[in-house]
Amino acid sequence: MKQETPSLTAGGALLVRLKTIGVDYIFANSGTDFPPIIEGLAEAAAKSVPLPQALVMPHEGAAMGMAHGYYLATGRSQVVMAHTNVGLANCAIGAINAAVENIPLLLFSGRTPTTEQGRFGARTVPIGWGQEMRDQTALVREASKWDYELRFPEQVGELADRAYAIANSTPKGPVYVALPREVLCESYAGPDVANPLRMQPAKISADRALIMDLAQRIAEAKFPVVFAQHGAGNAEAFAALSALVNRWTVPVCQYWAVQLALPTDHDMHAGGDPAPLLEQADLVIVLDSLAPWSQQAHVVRDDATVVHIGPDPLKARTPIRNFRSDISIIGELPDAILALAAVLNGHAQGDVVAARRGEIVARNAATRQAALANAEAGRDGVMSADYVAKTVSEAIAGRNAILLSERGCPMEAMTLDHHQAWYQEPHAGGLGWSFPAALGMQLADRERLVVATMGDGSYMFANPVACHQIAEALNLPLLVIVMNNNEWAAVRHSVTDIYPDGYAARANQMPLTALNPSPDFVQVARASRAFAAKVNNATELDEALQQALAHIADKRGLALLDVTMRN
Ligand SMILES: Cc1ncc(C[n+]2csc(CCOP(=O)(O)OP(=O)(O)O)c2C)c(N)n1
Ligand SMILES: [Mg+2]
Repeated sequence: MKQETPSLTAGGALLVRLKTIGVDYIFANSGTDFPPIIEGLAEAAAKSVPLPQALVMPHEGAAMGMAHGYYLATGRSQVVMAHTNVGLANCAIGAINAAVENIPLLLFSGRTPTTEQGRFGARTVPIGWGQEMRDQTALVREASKWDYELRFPEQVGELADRAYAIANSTPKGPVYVALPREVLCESYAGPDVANPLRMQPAKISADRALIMDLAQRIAEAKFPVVFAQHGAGNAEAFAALSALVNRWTVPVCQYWAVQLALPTDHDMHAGGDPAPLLEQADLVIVLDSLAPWSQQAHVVRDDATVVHIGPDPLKARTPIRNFRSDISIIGELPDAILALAAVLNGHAQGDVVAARRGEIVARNAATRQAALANAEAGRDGVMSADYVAKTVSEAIAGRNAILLSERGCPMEAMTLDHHQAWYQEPHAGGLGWSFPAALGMQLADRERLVVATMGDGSYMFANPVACHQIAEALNLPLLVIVMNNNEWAAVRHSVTDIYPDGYAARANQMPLTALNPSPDFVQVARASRAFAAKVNNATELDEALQQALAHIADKRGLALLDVTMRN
């Protein structure tokens, strides 16, 4: 039955259009710029017009993190709507994180009314003046792939299409649109908002000749290696990469990975240290990696060929980034991996491949064993991150879980085997990411086990009271593990790295790194009626994990463990 398009305000029409283009959720933090949006929601509900579900987000950081996590879980772009400049300012870290990770989310915020009187929607309260800016978009422009400020009501439908198509084009990224209140209040008289999408995203696939050249080089290389920081892109490409590197004996280094590219117990999983691989490699294949190794610490052989593959292989939005790239292949990563695998299947193998296998498999196995042995070290005493990681990994084995780590559980001590098994915070490092991202992933599938592991600092950056409110309101049964060392250890380590024998390293208490006294995070979680427990000793961790998992299974509510860690 053809849906009759009701007469709507521009605000209402925008919401209908977002549903038409496939947006499931609007993560919204509203304000005085929102009357036309809220009126549009109520009007659509009264007229039974389908809209995306609008969710109340008590903090904009949570809204951005949830849209980010939902995209990682589903591959579907979502919308964040914030209040004018102030709400947008709270979105800025999320936009920076999304931009660096090529997450195509649609960010909207209201614009304080331009007019002071005489027009419907004009300023009514002092903040109408207080929130006026010369360039509101400047707050997120550098993180936005494209931006625009709505001028006329009839634009909203086409504008939504364009925002979506640009965000989802190669290389993907967040876009921003400012929405002035008066314009949203006017009636909509543009193209039918039920029409199909009028602008499709432009996708770039890897150049065939370059892929064939690369396949030839892999077949002939003495010691090819892969560096991967953003996984393989999807389940099919993950499986294809596993098979490809196994067949061709290509070790994979996941230095500073943000996503798993290869199972941790795969014969070609080489751990996170680039040094021994770069010493030998004559062919270095970099899969979508911003900084695949450290320019300061690691050296690529002069006679090696370096190939970068990804949606933005030269990382054009990064002003300085001088990793060598002898061959640059632009394209969506999963397509490139699948194309490469298909071409390589037609190549015969020389003796060189079999000849290097024994040494590589043995070295990888030793690296893996060392990581697991290291994780055992905490068993009797105060817990290390590796110990917690290994214990969590055992507790969730076989559950097809998603685990996030933000100064949380490192990959190496875990057994991870699917493309969504493990995520780390974005390379932009805007902390407070993992709790809301995990909420977004859980929203995508409430039956899936989602585990958010994070440092005590990261937990506080996430606005935990807001995140717990969301978890309770939306019935999102996450497992949250706070790895609590009462400090910002990363900051302390950055000091001792640069000044190993300095005053700060020798001080009893290093300045600007302690988080003492530590809040009782159990009480924070319980404020939203979650299951919460403190774990002080290594011997208690497994039992606590079982209780938390049982709570999630039985009560379908959030469980939090506040785990006391070694500094
Ligand atoms: C929004 C933001 N502010 C500050 C920082 C700088 N920073 C990087 S790591 C870190 C400490 C993180 O603390 P925690 O989560 O407790 O992990 P730990 O370092 O203790 O393992 C800080 C403050 C950041 N990355 N992001
Ligand atoms: Mg800490």
